[in-house]
Parts: sequence; structure tokens; C-alpha cells
Amino acid sequence: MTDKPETNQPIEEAAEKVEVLREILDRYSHEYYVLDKPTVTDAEYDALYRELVSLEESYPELISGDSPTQRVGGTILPGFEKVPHDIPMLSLGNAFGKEDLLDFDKRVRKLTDKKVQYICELKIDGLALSLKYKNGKLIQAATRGDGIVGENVTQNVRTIKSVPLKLKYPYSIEVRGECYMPKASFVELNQKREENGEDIFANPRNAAAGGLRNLDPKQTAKRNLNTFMYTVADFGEMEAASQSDALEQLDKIGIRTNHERRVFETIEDVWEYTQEFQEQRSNLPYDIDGIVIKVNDFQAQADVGFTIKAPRWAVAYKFPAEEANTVVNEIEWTVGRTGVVTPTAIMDPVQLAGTTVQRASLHNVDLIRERDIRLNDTVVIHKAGDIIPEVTRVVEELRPVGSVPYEFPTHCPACDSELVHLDEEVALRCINPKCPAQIIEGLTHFVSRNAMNIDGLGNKVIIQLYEKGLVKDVADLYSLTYDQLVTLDKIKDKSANNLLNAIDASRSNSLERLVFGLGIRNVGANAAKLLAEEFETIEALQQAGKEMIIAIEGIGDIIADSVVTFFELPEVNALIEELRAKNVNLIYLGKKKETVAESDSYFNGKTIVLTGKLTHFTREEAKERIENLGGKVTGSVSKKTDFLVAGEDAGSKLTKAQSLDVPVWNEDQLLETLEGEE
Ligand code: 1X8
Repeated sequence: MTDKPETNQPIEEAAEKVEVLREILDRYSHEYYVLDKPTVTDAEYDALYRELVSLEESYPELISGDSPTQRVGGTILPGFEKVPHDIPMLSLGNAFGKEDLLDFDKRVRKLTDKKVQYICELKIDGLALSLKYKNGKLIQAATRGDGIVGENVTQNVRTIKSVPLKLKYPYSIEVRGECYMPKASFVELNQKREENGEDIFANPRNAAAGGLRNLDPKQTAKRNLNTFMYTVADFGEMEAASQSDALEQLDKIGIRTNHERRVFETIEDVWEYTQEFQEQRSNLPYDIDGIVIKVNDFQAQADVGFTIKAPRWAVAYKFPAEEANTVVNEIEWTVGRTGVVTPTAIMDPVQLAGTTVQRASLHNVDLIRERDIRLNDTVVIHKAGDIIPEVTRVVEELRPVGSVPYEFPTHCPACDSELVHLDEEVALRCINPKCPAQIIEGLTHFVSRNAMNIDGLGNKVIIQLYEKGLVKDVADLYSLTYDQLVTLDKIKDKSANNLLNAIDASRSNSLERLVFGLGIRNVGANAAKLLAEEFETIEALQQAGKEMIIAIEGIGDIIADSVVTFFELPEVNALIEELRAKNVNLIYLGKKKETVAESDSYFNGKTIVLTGKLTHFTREEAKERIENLGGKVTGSVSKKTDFLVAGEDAGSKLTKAQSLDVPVWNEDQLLETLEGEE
């Protein structure tokens, strides 16, 4: 399972090496477990760890109780109540290749006479979590801590939607599993943090840790954390003969488990499974870092037994780290909508985890400084959360002679005004409100799909409109003429007319789209909806005081402050008057929340999926109308779907609906029913 022991060095030399390795590993482990800020990749850590294991195997007299190999995890963060685990939360032995798996198989078969079946499960890259239920009610959630004593995070875990507060059967059990953040939520969270000048998370695992260990459960709730449970630690009234049996029962009582698991008879098939998921991992919506292989039958597990640290009947196959080397040619600085200036490394193109990578965000000045990234440096890159290319570190040995530290820009790349750090922000900002880059980004945001949804106004058109002096703010969009549009590159008769129609149609958008489109700091599409729903007119919102805004469920201090500050600006009020003069709707057109809840419409409380091409309205319009009548429109078909509306060329969703016996409507049926209810 580990490298071959080295036996050809004197013990004094080995002892020294062991000490150094322990010190480094302890530091890395502290950064990883306690600070949630790793400075090395798992692969680098694992390599050093294996070296230590190997040395300790060769020189057992060097093993001491405080070696990182002799404990299960990290230390506990202050601030959460400590809870002892009745049954320790163990770690797993690692396997790094086929040889290690064959060794594991041999060991297992030696220790049991029973027919061996293996169950393969995805190894979720999150945080281990224990959930205790008493008579079917969730009574405690704890992190793993050091495996013996964890942290009580019950209040936080209660906000995670996949964790049932009450089981379908009144069992008293303890289950364990992993808490994680989906990749998409991680990307979204970091985008927001970057835009707000906050520190970004290195990977979904750290973002999940930050959410789960937050002392404010409201923050946890916002992180969109999720769980997969994979072990029953205390069976209580439950009875199961095997791991696959236990997982099926967990499903039945309402606990979320991962469904990619498979049972195999041979280690060859197990190997095939690991290889299949090594290839598929980038297509999964969550991060995995390997495959867990367990003896399936509980009797056989008991035969095979435990070591002090880990079960002997299970092993974690770790995927090799996906890394690549390349050279940084340039650092590009771009100005975002809020003036944050972010650096991007432009590198020689390389293949990494299935795509060609040439650019990697460097996030902020501090990161470049900390990693000492310089022009022409050779760097190691990886994909954070398997998706976003990032610079791991510089290969200093390959640094060209005469290299100098990177010099940061002092002036805005777009408007040349001086850049500043606001408060304690790590981000560099351009605070010139007339900065062309910010205006162009602001216009792009205004026309985007979730804002005013003006189709056909791409970035290239906006840049031309701005550069020709035709549009300097969002109100100017509403006085564009056909003659002006056809002067633009790539805009001909038809596209000019389409564009004018799209701009005109956006005049009748409901208020929340405008509120979102204005780009008020910290006000996303959801907050905009809440604000529009509450105040109904832009005047009411302009005049609302902080107290009134904060009173809205789901809106906090930061958003309220941003809204008040925004509407205090005279130029904002002038812009709104200009929009009014141009007949842009400034009223909320949806139904108030209460009316929706009390609606006795056919759609009230129903879950509906739209698929295929609709001809009478866009999907967005259909969704809005259904929602106004209290219905919910979701993206995927499940048993909970009340009906599917299939337009032209409907594909897999239709097939799925049919297989689940979900009723299928055509577009005319939807239209008629909507009209009957509105
Ligand atoms: C850790 C993990 C396990 C599983 C999935 N993800 C993990 N991170 C699993 O068993 N499906 S088991 C485990 C452990 O025992 N330390």
C-alpha cells in the first residue's frame, strides 16, 4: 500500500528525517484542518506522509504517539462546543495505484473464508459529519474534529436542506457522511466574493468548511451546502447485513446517499470502476478525490477487522493529482462592474483535466505577492474544485536569471486613474465612476438575461455603442435609433430591428429586473426580487429607510446599507427620472407573496418542468406566469413533478417523465389553463 521501506540509511539520519517530516506535516495539517487555508495540494501532502509512513515502517522504534501517522485528524477550533464521538471517526488507508488495490484484495481474502464482494463508493471531497437521531429526530450533528472529539454544529447542519430533521421511521441511529459544496455554488460564491473584494476560497472543500464551521448559522444557510451519508455508526433499531443493504435503508428513511455506488465480485472490476470515475470526475457536479472500496458483507468485514487507525476492510483509492507546468507570459488586469481590478495570468496553453488552459485568475495582489509569481516564471497549475484553473506555485528552480518581482499597476488599465485599496480590502479598485471599463461592464450587466434580458446586445456591440458615444448610461439604450445601429460593425437591417424590438420589449419588464440591472452593490437577482415585491414601485424603494428594508425576510444589514447608499446618489435619481421619461416600467408586475400563498389557482403548490421549444411564449415568460399563480418551475423531472410541459423537439426530460408516469402536457394545454386562471 505504501512505497517500499528504505532500509539503507543509518538510524540517526532516519530519525532526523522523521522529525523534519513530522514538523512539516503538522504545519500543513494545521493549515488545512484548523485554518482552512492549505498551502500545499493534497498530492504534495500525501507524498510527504507516505515518506514518513515508509520510514516508520523501516524503523518502528522511531514511531511515537505524537506522529501524524498516529492520529486520525486535526485539532478542534475554539468556539464550538466539543462533543466526544462514542465510536471514533476513523480515517482510511490509502491506495495510489493498481498494485495497492491488489495488495488490499490479497489481505482481505487472507482474513475471511466468506465469498468477498466489494462495494465501490465515490470519495466525496468535503468534511466528515456525524448525525445522531433519537426516535427519528435529529438531535446532534458533529464534525469529525480529531476523530475522537468533534465540534457540535447542530444548529448549522439544521440549515442544510438535504439533512432530514425527522426520519421516515422513528429510529435512534447515528449516521456518518460528508458535507460538501456543489461545484456550481463554489464558483458562484467565489465570483461574488471576488466582486466584493473579499478573500476567495481555494476549493469547494474549504468553502464548505467555512460554511459549516461558521458561528452564525444564517451564513451556513446561504452556502448551499449538501451532504451524502455513507456509514451507519450506530444501527439502533435498524438491521442490515451489508453495506449496500444499509445504504438502501438509509435511502428509505430519508437520508441522502450517493447513487453511483456499485457492487463487484473481483478487484479487476473494482479497478475498472476507479478508472471510469477518474475520467468522469470533471463531469460530476461535486468534487470527488477518489473511490472508497469496502468489503460489502458485514460478517466478512468483522472477519477482516481493524488496525488502530482504520478498518482493514476498506481502502481509499486516491486519484492522482491533476497538475501541469506552464510559463506565465503576461499578467492581464481587468476592471469589473464595481471597479475591482483583477489579475489574470496569461500562460502557454497546456492540457489539464480535459481542457486546454491558457488563462488563470490570480484573484488579487496578495496572491501574486504571497506566491511570488513573476513574468516568465514556470508555474504548476491545477483546477480548483476540478473546474477553475489556478496557479498552485512557482517552480523556483526554473526561474530565469535576472528575474525581478512583479510590479503591480498603480493606475487603472482602462481610465488611468489611480487605483486604491478600500478599507482593509485585498482588492485593488478603480473608484472613478466614469471609468469606461466599469460603464461597459455595467451596461453588459443591465442587458443580461436575469436583468433586463435584452437579447442581441453582446459585449462587442456595447463596446462600439460606448466608443461611438451613442450610449454612456443605461437610459441612453432607450433612445437608440435604427440609423445609429446600422452604423455598427456586424449590425445589418434585420439585427438592428431585432435589437430595437428587444430594447422596446424590455420597457415592460417587472421592477425586479430593473433593480437587479442597476447593479446595486450586493443586490443579486434574489434580493432584487424581494425588494421589488415589498416596495412595488421604484419611488417607494428610493424613499425606503434602512429599517424598512432590513425588515424584509432574507435581506440583511449589508444589502440594506448598499441600497440606501445607492439611492442617495443624485446621479442615480437623475438616471431613474430619465428611464421614466423613456417609458421604462418602474412598477412590480408580479403578485405579492401573500397573494401567491393564498392563491386557489390550479397551479398553486404544483411543481412543473418546461422542456422543448415553446412557440407562444419564451420559457422565462411561461415560468413567470406559472409562478405568479403560485406554481414552481424546476429544471429536472422527478417523482415530485406534477406535470411536464413538452414543446417541440422535447428530449430526455420527456422520456424521463414518461418513465416516471409524470403527466405530460402540450403547450396549448398550458396556455389554456393559464388563461383560465389569470
Ligand atoms: C471518507 C469518505 C468515505 C466515503 C465517501 N467520501 C469520503 N470522503 C464513502 O464511504 N462513501 S468513507 C471515509 C472515511 O471512512 N474516512
